[in-house]
Amino acid sequence: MTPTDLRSDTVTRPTPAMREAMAKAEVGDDVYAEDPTINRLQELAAHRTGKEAALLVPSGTMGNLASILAHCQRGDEVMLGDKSHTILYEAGGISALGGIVSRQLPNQPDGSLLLSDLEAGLRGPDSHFPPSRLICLENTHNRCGGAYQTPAYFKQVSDFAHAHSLKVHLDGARIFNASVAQNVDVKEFAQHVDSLTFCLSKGLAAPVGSLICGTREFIQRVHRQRKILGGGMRQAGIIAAAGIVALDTMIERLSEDHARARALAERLGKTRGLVVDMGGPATNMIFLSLADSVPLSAKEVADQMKVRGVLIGVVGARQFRLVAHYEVDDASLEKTISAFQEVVG
Ligand code: TLP
Repeated sequence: MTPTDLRSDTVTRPTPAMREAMAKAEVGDDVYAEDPTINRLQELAAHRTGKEAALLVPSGTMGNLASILAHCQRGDEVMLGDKSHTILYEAGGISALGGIVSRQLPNQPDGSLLLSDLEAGLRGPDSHFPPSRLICLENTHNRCGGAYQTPAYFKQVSDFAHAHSLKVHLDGARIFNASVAQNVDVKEFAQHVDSLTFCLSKGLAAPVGSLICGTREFIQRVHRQRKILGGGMRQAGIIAAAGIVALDTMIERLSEDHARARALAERLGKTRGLVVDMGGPATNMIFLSLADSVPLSAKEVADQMKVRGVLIGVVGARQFRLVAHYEVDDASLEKTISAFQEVVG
């Protein structure tokens, strides 16, 4: 029996249409920029986001790292959220490999950074300080429960940043979830940032790949960083082919994941032993905690759920993350609810 896997939307496997496109993909050596399928995906990504150019990288982590390295010199400072993926889950790459200083500001419940915190975080010209260079945003925001910020907020941050000669990078791993949830075009966010990365391999269900988008000049610099990081690929058109199917066919359906996450949260919220955190799902993620009455730890509960064919993410001693995605259907929701009722109800 295939388990219901709610650990992440990264677990999605390529669709039959993706596999077919991969099998038929025309390929070439991308280090010579001669892979026609990669070139087409990059043009499509630039077009979708309204940016001049785009570059395929193997992962969201490399997308953020290469972008930040292209924006900053060693010793420069980046302002970003204390719950950002870049700080929590990217192995400290910006400091380890880039010598970049992070100024971590408190993420608000919707994943935003307060303008007052950004203002207070700005460094002056005094040579005691690392120079402020960049602000990083994340939308949707993973550790803030999949919450989203609006284009109006992006404009405020962008106006502030540009008034102080700072650049703005967006970790838009799930920017299409933010776009679908608010019914606004992804360009509405992209126009306010200097660079963004988005992922093909999360809710869009492609097997591999993220795109970095920005000006042509920025993409040239990021291309060099990708090379330094060992991310220059060869006949990766087989990956890009799946990415094109993802962009063409998998975006609108994200609203189904959001609806299922809401439905699941509502039912689990009524299950004895569980508390839905952060006011419920804004997009495809549900964060849940164990009620004080439950004697088991999150890990023990996850183990017992696994025995019942349901995989859930443990993100704290008593907290879980559940993520709805393409492979989670209505029957998976029922199975999840029954399993939780057996284990903690
Ligand atoms: N997030 C993964 C884990 O690393 C936590 C997940 O399961 O959600 N930005 C954001 C906002 C992300 O959520 C992720 C992946 C990344 C970047 C990195 O993408 P990859 O895994 O492709 O390096």
